[in-house]
Amino acid sequence: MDVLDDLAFRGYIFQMTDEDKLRRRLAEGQMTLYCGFDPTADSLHAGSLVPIMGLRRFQDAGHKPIALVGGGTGLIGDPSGKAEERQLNSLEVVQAYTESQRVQLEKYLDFEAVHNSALMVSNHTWLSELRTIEFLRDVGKHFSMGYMLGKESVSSRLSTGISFTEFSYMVLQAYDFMELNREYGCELQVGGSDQWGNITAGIELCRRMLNKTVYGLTFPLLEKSDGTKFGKTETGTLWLDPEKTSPYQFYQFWVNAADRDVVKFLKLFTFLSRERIEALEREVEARPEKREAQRVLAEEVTTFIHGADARARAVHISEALFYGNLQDLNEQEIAEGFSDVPSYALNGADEVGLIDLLVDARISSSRRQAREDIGTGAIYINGQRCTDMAHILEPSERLAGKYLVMRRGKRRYFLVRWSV
Ligand code: 383
Repeated sequence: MDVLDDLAFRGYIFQMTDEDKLRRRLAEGQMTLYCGFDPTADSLHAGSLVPIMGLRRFQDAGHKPIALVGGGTGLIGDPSGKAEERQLNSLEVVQAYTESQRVQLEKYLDFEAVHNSALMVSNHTWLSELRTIEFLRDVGKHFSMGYMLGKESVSSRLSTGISFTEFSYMVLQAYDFMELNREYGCELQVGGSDQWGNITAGIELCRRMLNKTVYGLTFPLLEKSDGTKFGKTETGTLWLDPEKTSPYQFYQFWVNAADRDVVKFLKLFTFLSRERIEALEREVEARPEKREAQRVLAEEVTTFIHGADARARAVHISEALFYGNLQDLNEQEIAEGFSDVPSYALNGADEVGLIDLLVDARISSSRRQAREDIGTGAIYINGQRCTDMAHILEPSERLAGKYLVMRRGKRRYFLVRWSV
């Protein structure tokens, strides 16, 4: 299938410049395209998934993707979509973030492909070489104040304030497009819809300075069906770094997708065929309680981002939790499965009474509450309900020799860890 038709089916297209011309150009043969990522944190997050997978889809269709890390622009700060001036990060911080994002991006594109291997660049390479006077004369002359003030990223900030630093950002991103066109023949820039202004500025600069026709395409910014922001979990951002969001938490995010979102997510976040997605869509309608589509979604995205081993672990942890078979989990899986629940460390004491533990670990608010919790059957030890007030926790109950998974009520988990 034609790459633009496939992207349209998957909900990847928000806006593009000259669709007919772009379509014809894509059909003529391999095209080089790029997307930029500014290193504003030590990890990419769920919001970067559509752009990353977008690049990958173009690559799978035979085109050549460039992932640009904004080692230079990250020192300035893109005002697009931001209500306030950004805090500047130090050079060292931006360098460290640039490195970690580079390592992440490397996993998602094919750098070994024979005809269309991916490229990774940092715009620090050329932006840090620019000389102010030359830049203002050669590049600045092509940007009128009216044009720049007309951009949403600037106009929306005029009343609240924008520094010359952030105001200039679009010119740097425009310069990148020109640089990538000169250096690698890059003809298309993609990005989220917040990037439209910067992308079109680059197209304009390529036309004026190089007399070249280049293209832009933006992806929609995602919203969930309940109107809440996409990519947030109870504990915050859904990061791609497994140290910040464990593969199990990552898997859970997708498994919990609403029926109204799951088909949209299958299209956007998996490489499954149209037929397979349509079959899963029928499943959602016929047997929503099975949550088959959610399971497939979670497995596919987790495998793409974290690999098959991490996916297998996430599935195993989820099943053990669902069926209450916590004994099946090994040490790593327990730590991963309960990384985001309150934990309590116990030293020395080989045996401890249940009531003491409930109070000390702040699972119950008082001894009276602890007795009530046990009495009403609200307390679970390693998935098994315990109604014995006098229960003494013994070493043999510990999972992987050092953990107790405590639960109060339906879903409040606590991890008790013995340090030896
Ligand atoms: C820098 C230099 C370029 C081209 C692009 C850039 C980065 C761009 C930007 N992008 C966002 C970011 O880095 O700020 N100015 O946080 C986000 N992107 C992508 C996508 C998105 C955008 O990384 O919409 C979400 O992820 O474009 O907000 O020459």
